[in-house]
Amino acid sequence: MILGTAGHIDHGKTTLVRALTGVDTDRLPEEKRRGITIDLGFAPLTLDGVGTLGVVDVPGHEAFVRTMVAGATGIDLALLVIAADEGVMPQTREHLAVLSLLAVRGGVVALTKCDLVDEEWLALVEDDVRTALAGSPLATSPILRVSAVSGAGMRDLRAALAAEALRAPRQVEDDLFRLPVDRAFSVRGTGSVVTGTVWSGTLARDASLRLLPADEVVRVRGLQAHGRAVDRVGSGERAAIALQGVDIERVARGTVLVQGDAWRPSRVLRADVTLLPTAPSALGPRRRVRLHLGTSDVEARLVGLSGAVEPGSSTSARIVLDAPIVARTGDRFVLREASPARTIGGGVIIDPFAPPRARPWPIEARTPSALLALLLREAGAPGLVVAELPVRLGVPPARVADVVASRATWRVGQRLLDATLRDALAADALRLVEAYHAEHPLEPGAPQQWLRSRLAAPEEVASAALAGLESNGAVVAEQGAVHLPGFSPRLSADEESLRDRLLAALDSAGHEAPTLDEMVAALGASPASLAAVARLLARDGALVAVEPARYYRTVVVQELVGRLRAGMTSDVGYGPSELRELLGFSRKFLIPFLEYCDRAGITRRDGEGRRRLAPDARSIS
Ligand SMILES: Nc1nc2c(ncn2[C@@H]2O[C@H](COP(=O)(O)OP(=O)(O)OP(=O)(O)O)[C@@H](O)[C@H]2O)c(=O)[nH]1
Ligand SMILES: [Mg+2]
Repeated sequence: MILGTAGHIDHGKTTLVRALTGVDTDRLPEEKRRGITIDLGFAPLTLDGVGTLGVVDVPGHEAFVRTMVAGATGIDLALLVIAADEGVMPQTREHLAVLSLLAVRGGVVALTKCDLVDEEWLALVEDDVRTALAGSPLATSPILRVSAVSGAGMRDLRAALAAEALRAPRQVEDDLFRLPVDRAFSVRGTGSVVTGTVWSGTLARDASLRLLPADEVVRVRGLQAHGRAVDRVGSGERAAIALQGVDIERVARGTVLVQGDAWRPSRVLRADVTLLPTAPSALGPRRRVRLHLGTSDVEARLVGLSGAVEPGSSTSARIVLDAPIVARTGDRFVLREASPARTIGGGVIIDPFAPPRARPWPIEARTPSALLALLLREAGAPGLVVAELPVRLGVPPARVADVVASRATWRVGQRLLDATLRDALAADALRLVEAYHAEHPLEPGAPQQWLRSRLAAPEEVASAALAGLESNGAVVAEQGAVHLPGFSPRLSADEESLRDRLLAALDSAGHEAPTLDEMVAALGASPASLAAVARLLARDGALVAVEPARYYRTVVVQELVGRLRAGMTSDVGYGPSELRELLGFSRKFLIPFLEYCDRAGITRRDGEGRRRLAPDARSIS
């Protein structure tokens, strides 16, 4: 578990952490010189009956609230420190607001420097503190009177912290590993080291990690938790990770370490946003704010569901970021304004991978199942990427199946679609096949490739829709064409007579058949219907297309092939003139016929002419 301090500048946070842990977390020379905390400090705290907690000590200076937010993110418990001599001050309130916005579950309030005030004053301050806590996660937390100087109340403070830690233990579920980096530095002999609080999942030594948003793959060389070498670190632990294959100069606070392919950087988010009552004015789409999520903070613009967000109100919004961050559904964030620097609100992520012009979703049920329904509807035919669902739904991978089962969905490969799309695509496909039959009555059916390209879905999804229709028996797919069951090409009376004339013409042409174009006039037909009839006859086996628009009677081809096979000795290459004699062709017809034979596997052409191939299973049609 992680305990984070909070409180106004100079109220004694660092001193109290040192009294509790023995560690002086103000380690920078500038911190020593100025007597204030500037960067986050870390120390392990061992409590009886609880074990070791990680303590994150934050600065109280108003200029460093940004750092405080990075430190407060991912903490389980807060230690709000209020100096008894000063009482509630501006950053006491601001830090308290941050803890609320981040939905920190609870904690303890230390009324410190009690050695400086009398009892009467203490009672007054305590009243004030209780009022300030109202409505915050610390509203019912114990208030402990302590002095780090005299040591008064320290034992009770430890007991209160232990009780709080035991009251709300962190739920450790098997989940995706994520660690927002809060420090990155290099250590002589060890190399690149990053530290942070493990938000979820576990990490083992030698694991491979992705560094986001840059998306680089790095290896874990060594792991420490609370300053000791360990084999693995888990959710709610402070970890120091030695990394291999990383240029530490390029890793800064805000980088996130993750494992697995569920994660990707986000530029547009959907979120439920709350503006604090103390926010100076409504937040419109043109106002720039700073969004703090995890240890990163980026410039952002926000579009509320119905325009500007009023102070003290909540709404659903689209947030567009200037730079990518790593977000997951359910993540809490804080919104701040740059000048004057102040915390104005915050919220919770609803959709980390929103499309660029995403419309905010009205706040209704925010259950994973309700979110899935919204996501499926928006995703349409490309669907959702299954691997990303734990991040998009904000649930551990093991719970995704249950959420998916709560909706009518359709799984195609790695995509998840709304089940209604399967029916819609099937209906579209049926309509297309019917229309194709009407337009091409002599064709066996709609070409599969054409059909897939006409369906408004990725090829993989279109194929699945067609396969579904086929397995229902709603269509039949044969030789690359899709037709309705029972459909077969049928000739009209005109076409039947055209067929007879065509066959007669080809019979008399023998093996020097004219092309279809050459026959159009003589047969008195349109080129399209002549071609359709010829294709039908070829499919039925009565004709063979020796060239794209030149058909022979099948018996003629068989006779010619017979002559070739009989006249050619195997293993001898024949030149065109020898073959011309064999077949009795003129040159104009010879070459196209030989090329047909090559295609049909009857002959093969090489440097020494054509060779006969052994007759095999291949037919000549
Ligand atoms: N008398 C008295 N002085 C205290 C006590 N605790 C802290 N101080 C003094 O208060 C001053 C500020 O203490 P810090 O612990 O640095 O305060 P902080 O809250 O960490 O300050 P920032 O991190 O800069 O916000 C120091 O001079 C401490 O010695 C206390 O219990 N009694
Ligand atoms: Mg300090």
